[in-house]
Amino acid sequence: MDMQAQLQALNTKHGLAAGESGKPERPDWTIDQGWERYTAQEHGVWKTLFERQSKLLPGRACDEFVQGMRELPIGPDEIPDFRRLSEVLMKRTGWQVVAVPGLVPDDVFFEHLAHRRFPSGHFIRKPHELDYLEEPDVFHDVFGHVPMLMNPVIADYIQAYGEGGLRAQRLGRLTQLARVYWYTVEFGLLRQKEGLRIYGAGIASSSTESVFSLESPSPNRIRFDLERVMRTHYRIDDFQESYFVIDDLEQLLELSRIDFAPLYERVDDGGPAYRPGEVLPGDQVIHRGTGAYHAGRLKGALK
Ligand code: HBI
Ligand code: FE
Repeated sequence: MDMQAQLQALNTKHGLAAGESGKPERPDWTIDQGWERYTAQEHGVWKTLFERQSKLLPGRACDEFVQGMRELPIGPDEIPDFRRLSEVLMKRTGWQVVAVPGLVPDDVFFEHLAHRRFPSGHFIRKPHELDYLEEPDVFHDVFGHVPMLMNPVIADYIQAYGEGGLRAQRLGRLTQLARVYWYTVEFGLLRQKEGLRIYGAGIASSSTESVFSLESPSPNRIRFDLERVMRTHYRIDDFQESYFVIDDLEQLLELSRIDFAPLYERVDDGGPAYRPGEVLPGDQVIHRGTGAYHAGRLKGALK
């Protein structure tokens, strides 16, 4: 879905008529989290998801994720209160968590990140759709993203992405930059001494993908290369066909210092673009995927 279609779906879901979409209550799209209004059932969904992921992540999530989680007021019993998360985050890395109704327009999203505010969906998925997400909810955003925001390197990197996003929009190069975000912040793997570990929020918040990304023989695992990633389409509706692996988080900090403008010129929309499952001669392949998982499925949407 493109952003317009996603916003449309969002409005339908929240019972707004088409056309009201451009009228958020506040111009920055933030809302009150309304923590007091969560029902016992909603806290229960959080608990189910939290306990499932807490069993899976030891030995799979990277040390920084585990460390961040440990120091945050996040536990199984209730959906976290953004005010309390922000207090702890603010002291550590200067970030805050702000509530939004779901997906927000790109420029609004980047503006928040550039100011070290992480927009988090305030709602939680329904008990019958635990593994299905049309747009980011509080479990994906808080459980998946916030622990990494306790890390100073990731904190700076995501702010730089916000600033870079605003510039990329002006240059009309958002597609390439969004791929970098996707294959790092959302679906990134990190090489640790003990082996590959998860740092991407899209993986860390998904029970099936946290196993698939590391243990399935199907996907490729390839060392991260910036230009290569900028040319690589991604799947938005299924597991990734390729994961890109960084050696340490410092590698991301280097990325945030790069001036992307000349890169956009080289990697422009006329240059080669790669299918998500493609392996290239220049790739440093850590694991060559069998492709078995996706071979058995209909090809869905690519970005
Ligand atoms: N809005 N709430 C929210 N969360 C996101 O991750 C998000 C968004 N709007 C736009 C967006 N992501 C992406 O399309 C950009 O990163 C390109
Ligand atoms: Fe996300």
